[in-house]
Amino acid sequence: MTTKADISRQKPAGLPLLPGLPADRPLIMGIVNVTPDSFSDGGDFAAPDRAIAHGRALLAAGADILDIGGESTRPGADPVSVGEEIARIAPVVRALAGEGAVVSIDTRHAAVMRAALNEGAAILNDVTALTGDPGSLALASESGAPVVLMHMLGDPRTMQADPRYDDVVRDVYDFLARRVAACEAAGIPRDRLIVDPGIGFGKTVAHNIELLRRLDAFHGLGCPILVGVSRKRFIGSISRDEPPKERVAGSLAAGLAALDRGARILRVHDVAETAQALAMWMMLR
Ligand code: HH2
Repeated sequence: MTTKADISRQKPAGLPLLPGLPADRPLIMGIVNVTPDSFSDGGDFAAPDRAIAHGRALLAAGADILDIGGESTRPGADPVSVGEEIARIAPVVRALAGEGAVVSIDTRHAAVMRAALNEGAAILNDVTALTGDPGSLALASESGAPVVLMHMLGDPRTMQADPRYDDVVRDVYDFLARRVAACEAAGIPRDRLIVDPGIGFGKTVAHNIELLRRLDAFHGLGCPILVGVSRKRFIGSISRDEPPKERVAGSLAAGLAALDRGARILRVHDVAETAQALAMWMMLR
């Protein structure tokens, strides 16, 4: 088990090799959900041409990376077939990567990772930290791509039922430490790994707040930290129960707090607003 001393303040890890991306400032990962049912923009970009246009708009607004997903992992979401997921993401990855965008694929399925890599994706983003599919660890290792390892308790259908931890920061930290070790054992060096506490994935409002307050503990893992707070329910819960698209201000506040604690990548829907906030944060640092 990890002791408090192990997870005490450590220097933020540098970004891994992400060709063509600046290494001297935090990065903005813009979300492209090619889904009918995502929690905040489900259906807005389900058609490939709309998703591609949205990706271009996010790049123009300042996104460094486009995170393309074809399956919602919102609480209660039903899984989609791998064939359907590939049909959703493939034309969008092909078009945007073909135009030079740095694309990450948001999936928990090895076949979808493989298809996306073949279409030009450069980063793997897995909400199961490569535990969701028996083929994903080997595939990630062979691919040479950077991997985002995210913590989730249970699976999307049940994760918000009654999440419990002894100490949420320590439990999430220990899970990520085990996944980093499993990746290293499978031949993925630590400098290709990015860690993410998985805000909203099997966590109460109090758990999410605690993870963000103590985010700097995760520097002990020796990997850059990615945080996804954008439009998530806990923002409405601590405010006035605003619907997802009215949670932009809270998303920015939480994102900036994450940057203060050393987060290197923010995964967001509202790229233009985040880019403006990031520019100001950089000037005032
Ligand atoms: N959050 C969502 C999906 N993927 N990946 C990482 N690494 N971190 C996150 O916090 C994260 C993620 C959920 O957001 P969204 O994609 O907008 O919703 P949905 O899963 O409903 O498509």
